[in-house]
Amino acid sequence: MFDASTYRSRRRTLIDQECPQSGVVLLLGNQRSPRNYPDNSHPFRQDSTFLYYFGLDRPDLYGLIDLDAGTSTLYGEDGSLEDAIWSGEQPSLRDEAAAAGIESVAPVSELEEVLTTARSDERALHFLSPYRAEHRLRLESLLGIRTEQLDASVSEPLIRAVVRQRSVKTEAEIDQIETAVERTVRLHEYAQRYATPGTPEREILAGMTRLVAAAESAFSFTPTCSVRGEVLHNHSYPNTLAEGDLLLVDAGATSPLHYAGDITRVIPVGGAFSARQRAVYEAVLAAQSAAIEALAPGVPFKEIHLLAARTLTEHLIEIGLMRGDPEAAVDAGAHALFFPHGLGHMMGLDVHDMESLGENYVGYADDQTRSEQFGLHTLRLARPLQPGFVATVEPGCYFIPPLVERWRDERRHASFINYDRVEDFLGLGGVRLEDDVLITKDGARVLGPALPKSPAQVEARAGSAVGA
Ligand SMILES: [Mn+2]
Repeated sequence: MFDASTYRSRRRTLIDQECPQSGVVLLLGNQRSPRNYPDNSHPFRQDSTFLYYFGLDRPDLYGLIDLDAGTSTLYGEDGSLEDAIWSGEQPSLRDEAAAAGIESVAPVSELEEVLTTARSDERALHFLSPYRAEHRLRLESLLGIRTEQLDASVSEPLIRAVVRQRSVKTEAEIDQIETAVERTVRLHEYAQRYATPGTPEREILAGMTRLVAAAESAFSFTPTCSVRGEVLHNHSYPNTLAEGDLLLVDAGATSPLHYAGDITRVIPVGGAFSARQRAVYEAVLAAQSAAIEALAPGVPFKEIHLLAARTLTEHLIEIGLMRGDPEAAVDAGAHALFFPHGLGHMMGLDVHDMESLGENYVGYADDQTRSEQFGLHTLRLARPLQPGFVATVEPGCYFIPPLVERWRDERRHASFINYDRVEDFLGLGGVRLEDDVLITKDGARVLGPALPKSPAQVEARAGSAVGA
């Protein structure tokens, strides 16, 4: 945990500056989530907003912040003797609460009474979007709001307040994120060094899993580790690496306090890019470099996304995959055949930070509307950047057979796309390069230790632990 004053001041800021409303804020901690029966649960992950304000990393807790009285109360139960026998002794809730600077602790039955009174006094009840079914049921019973009405009853002022506060990372949070990114770099170094012809994808995944477990860390999301890198969220690992494949690894580890890292690298299996692979790789690298170079406070991330798209397009024109004016091609959305996703997202306690609160609240300013154009519609972060934001920068270039087939049949953007040449590249898979950046007062800083990225560096590193 951070020290008690951190959590106290976060709650104080919410009360005094960020949420100038009246009423009560109810934050739900997570429960254990069963896999196949109640005693066999998924590894516990606390709710990120609960962690942010209340710090306690155990199940079945509720935090209540009274915006008028300025007080915070933690609701939960001490472990029973039975719990101590099966799961070991736990510190008392009161001691844990003190470590998070929480002045009062009470059993959950009292929360029900407090909320009943608040409702009969017609006080405003602020809660966030529930993303687990258990939360919907708890909110229904605690607040008397039917589950189907919950989404319409979430507190927009609270969402906006939490987003404002969590978006700007403090020094201590940046330290955590640096640790997460450093652990993430170790995973990628492993993959780079052990990716050799004949190695199953699962063996690379297993090596990364060992590193995560040994560091008492966790993956911040389900890793992609695949020679089918054109499948954007590929969560299967059935293939064996072969000479000439491109292995795409998108993986991240968490810090001790659950902050995320998220990096993507591509490895030429066998240690040498083909001419086509190298050309595509260099196109993505150029797009990422241009994007990172342009990051600065006040610049809308949407502009950075479009800059990356134009840079990629210029290279794809050189390769012969596209033609015409790069700017016009990007305006029309033609590049999205190759780059159908957004350039990046905020990162913090969640790898897609605060996404459960609503992507547009997190990533878009009030005067920005989300584009409906294919590709641009998935841009999660568009708003002007501020010092203290942490985000990913992850352009990619993919050859996705069903997408190519559909567009070619429709002759979509045929003036910008050379479909005959695209045919030659089908089977190449996908290239994405992703790093995590902190926006500073005058620019941006890539977080974590250096990780091979230039074509020469990744060729030299590929399979180097095993030898030629
Ligand atoms: Mn990412």
